[in-house]
Amino acid sequence: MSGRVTDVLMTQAMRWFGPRDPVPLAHIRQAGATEVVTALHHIPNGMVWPREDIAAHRALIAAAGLGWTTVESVPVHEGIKTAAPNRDRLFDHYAATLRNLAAEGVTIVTYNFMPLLDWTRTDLAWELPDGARALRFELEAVAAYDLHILKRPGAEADYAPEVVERAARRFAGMDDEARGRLERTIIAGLPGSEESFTSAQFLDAINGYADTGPDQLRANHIAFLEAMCPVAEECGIRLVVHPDDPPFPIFGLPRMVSTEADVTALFAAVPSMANGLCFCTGSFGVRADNDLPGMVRRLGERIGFLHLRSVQREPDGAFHEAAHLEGSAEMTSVVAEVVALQRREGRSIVMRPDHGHQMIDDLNKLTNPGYSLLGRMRGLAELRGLERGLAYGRAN
Ligand code: CS2
Ligand code: MN
Repeated sequence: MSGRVTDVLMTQAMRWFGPRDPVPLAHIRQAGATEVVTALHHIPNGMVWPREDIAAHRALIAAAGLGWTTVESVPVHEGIKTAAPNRDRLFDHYAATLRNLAAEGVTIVTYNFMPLLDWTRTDLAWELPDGARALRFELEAVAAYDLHILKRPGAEADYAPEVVERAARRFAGMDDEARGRLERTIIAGLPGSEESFTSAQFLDAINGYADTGPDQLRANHIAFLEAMCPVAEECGIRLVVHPDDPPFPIFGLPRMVSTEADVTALFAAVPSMANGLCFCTGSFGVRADNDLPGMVRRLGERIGFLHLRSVQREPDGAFHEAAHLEGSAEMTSVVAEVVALQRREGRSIVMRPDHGHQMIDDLNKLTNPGYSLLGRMRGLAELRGLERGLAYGRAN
């Protein structure tokens, strides 16, 4: 292989959901990853991750010949997002977890600051023309659920009149089974979300945000960073925030990590370099006004972790997850910016193919939505080839 000895390439990782993940560590290694990105999913949100549990998790990973530098995620408790009375105790727990992770060799900790829900989709098995399956989001399906199943008071004001109309037609055309499936898809605790709800509990939880509008949510996020960044700095950890997915308010809940201006405001408020970004092209890329390559160029020094995937934007606020080099994200330009960033700073950034299509033999397997092996393996292979072509091709 030719290339410049000075070239630094991305560190290739895949997400692993722990011993219960249907994808074993050996397969992740065979896919060419050198690291996993993982979390202790058995620890309830808000509790301290014990050092022994972290060490045991690392031992499993090391035994498979893989490394672990990046946690995804240490979830931020709703009490922190809403500045509840027990917030200080939750801060203490989060800080203790950071110290324990650092003591066991972790350097990057991912989190998000989305109220209640992590990523939201309305179809987890949308069939593509080639027979593979993808995750898809339709605004009118969200509205159908919100207005006719959840029956959230005041919801109508959050949608354009034509969306309300389409949602009513959509709902009327669904049988009970389809309605139940939509409900489960939206609220049933997708991977990455540590809680799962019934619709009644979800409505209750939404009410818990009555006093937390957009400005308050940002203030609470800044308070979290002000409390955690000194601890992170001291123990050698970088916190990286994952953007909102999708990057706009949903179910009347605010979202404040959706655009370049949003993250720039966070960095200005808390300048510590421990305040970093998980640059997720799939999440930011839902909005046409997020200039992905430009964001890598301008925010590069803050980027501690890369999620590379592409969404195809569709009319009427819908999108689906495209193959990694297809769709609306200009992935070649994004990776070219990453190559330049790594060269400039002389560091390798951990990346993972964030989601993949369910395809080939995986179509007959039970999988975590978005996290079957073959689609991610294809994505990883394409991305690593693209990076080498860009990094070495130019040098020769
Ligand atoms: C992930 C998120 O699967 C995904 O879409 O990118 O679930 C991510 O892990 C969290 O939002 C980060 O806290
Ligand atoms: Mn992501």
